[in-house]
Amino acid sequence: MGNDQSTMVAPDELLARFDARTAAGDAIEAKDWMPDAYRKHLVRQMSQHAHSEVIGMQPEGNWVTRAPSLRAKQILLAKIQDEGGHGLYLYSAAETLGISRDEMIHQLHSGKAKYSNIFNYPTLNWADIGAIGWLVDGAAIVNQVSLQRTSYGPYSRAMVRICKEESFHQRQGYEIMTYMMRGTAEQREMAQDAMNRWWWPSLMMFGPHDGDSPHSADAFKWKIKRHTNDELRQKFIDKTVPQAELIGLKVPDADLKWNEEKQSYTYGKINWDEFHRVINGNGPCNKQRMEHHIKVHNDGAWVREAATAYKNKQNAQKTNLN
Ligand code: BYC
Repeated sequence: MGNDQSTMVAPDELLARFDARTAAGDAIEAKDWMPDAYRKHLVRQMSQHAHSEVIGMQPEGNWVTRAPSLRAKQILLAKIQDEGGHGLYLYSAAETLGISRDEMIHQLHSGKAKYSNIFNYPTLNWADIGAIGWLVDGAAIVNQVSLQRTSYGPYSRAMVRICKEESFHQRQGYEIMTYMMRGTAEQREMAQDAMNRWWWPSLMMFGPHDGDSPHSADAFKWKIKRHTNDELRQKFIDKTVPQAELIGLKVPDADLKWNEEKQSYTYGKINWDEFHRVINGNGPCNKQRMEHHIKVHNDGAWVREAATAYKNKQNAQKTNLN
């Protein structure tokens, strides 16, 4: 795909112009010429991002019928709907790169496309909903604030809107954790248990350490990424540890220490074997998440068919009138 330019200018010259534009920090738009590798990189990352938003509805959906109050239930429902909305903006933004929604869903169902490691863990108690909002959305915001300045225009604009909603999600999660820490001994234990289970997988959300991140070189060259995986992970840790301490939660890392010189925390070793196991389909809930998505997608086929038939009928009527 390309615009009129591409038929008149030599490929080397197109690439040189593209590199100059990304180096200068220009936004690339859907109709601009772009190298295939840039398009592929974005389709991979944006579809993974969209799938994460949608699959992320499942662990939270598990608690809608068991939310402890009507207020909590309303907030949780609103949050889950937001996540579905984020998935839809991101699928639409990815479609501008020439891939169809059907193809993206097919890639998810066949295992070709990944989604965030974090959504393959179970939500065992109500505090898990607090931990997801606080830690998972908190990690996502750090990553997504940086992506607001990504070089592809439709992706960057989707991020601006998504970040506004994510900050509400992060606060509702922290509020749940705060209330539980002010509650009974059992409630405090539940909150700490959720913290223990979600902390490390949240750190893994930022991806492998910089030296082990195969896509980072291209991502930096084209300004898709503005910060490294480790820079963002560090930012998240530095921001989150004081929040945990403030409400009396212990971060489950014996090696966590404040480094006065660096003005940031040093932290323990991340279990990358676990990360690779989970992103390659063998986490605690991968099978369940995918089976549910496939079932719901198949059950909803008639809705998509009806909507397409209605649209085709309207188009035919317009043609007849012309
Ligand atoms: N999970 O070279 P690297 C939300 C893969 S949802 C799974 O560093 P890159 C929410 C990576 O794909 C928001 N896989 O890759 C929703 C690659 O494998 P492939 C979720 C991961 O792309 C509901 C390989 O590891 N946020 O907020 O330069 C409820 C090497 O990695 C992960 C996003 O999706 C992972 N965590 O950097 C609550 C952010 N990390 O593709 C909340 C958008 C790495 O070669 N994505 N891999 O097979 C990104 O910013 C980047 O893609 C990443 C990875 C930083 C994640």
